[in-house]
Amino acid sequence: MKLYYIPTTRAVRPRWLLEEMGIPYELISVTMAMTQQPEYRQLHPHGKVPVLVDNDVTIFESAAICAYLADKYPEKGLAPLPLTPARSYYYQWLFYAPLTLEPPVEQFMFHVLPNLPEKLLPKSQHTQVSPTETLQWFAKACSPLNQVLRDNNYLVENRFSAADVVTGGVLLWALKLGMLEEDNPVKAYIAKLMERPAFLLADDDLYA
Ligand SMILES: N[C@@H](CCC(=O)N[C@@H](CS)C(=O)NCC(=O)O)C(=O)O
Repeated sequence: MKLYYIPTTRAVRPRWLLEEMGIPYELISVTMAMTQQPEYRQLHPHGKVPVLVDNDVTIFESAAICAYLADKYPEKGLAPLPLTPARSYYYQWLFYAPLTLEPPVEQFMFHVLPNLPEKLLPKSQHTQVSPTETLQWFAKACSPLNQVLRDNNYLVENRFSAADVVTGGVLLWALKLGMLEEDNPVKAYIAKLMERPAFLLADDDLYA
């Protein structure tokens, strides 16, 4: 199994899950320049990471890769059984993270923070966005998570699952960008997730 990877990106999410499961995998470290090459476009149409190649399966999108891996190894217990109520909530959070929680984080990174390298976002595509409004949007997206995490350590039935990896991956990014200043259950949750041995193995701490 091969995982195409750039440190500090969304590729940390499937790497973290692989480490949680203790599954052997080959980490293929690529650079942004390499992902723009035609050969890499055969793997990912937009030249992004992560990509997972597992025999005849070549799959992109970090949350989808995590869902695929959790289902492939049911004995690892990182996805609730299909057609159970827990599975419904698992889907809910697995989709909530990239679709609802991540957009304000992405906006903060690309349109609030100044001086992004030209290769990440050309100046012509930079729009001026209010930091306060973006943080309010993020706080709103965090509010259902705070509600669940006030009484639970994990999102689904209080058991660690791939939904925590994907959500944790988004929150990690928010934390590194300085978006999680207020003490609340979400902040405590990401701090706890970051203590997990598998997370520490997966996350090359190049943010500082
Ligand atoms: N929704 C996709 C986003 C993938 C994505 O944008 N990856 C970024 C890193 S976080 C990337 O590869 N950027 C390189 C580039 O745009 O050239 C996912 O979750 O996998």
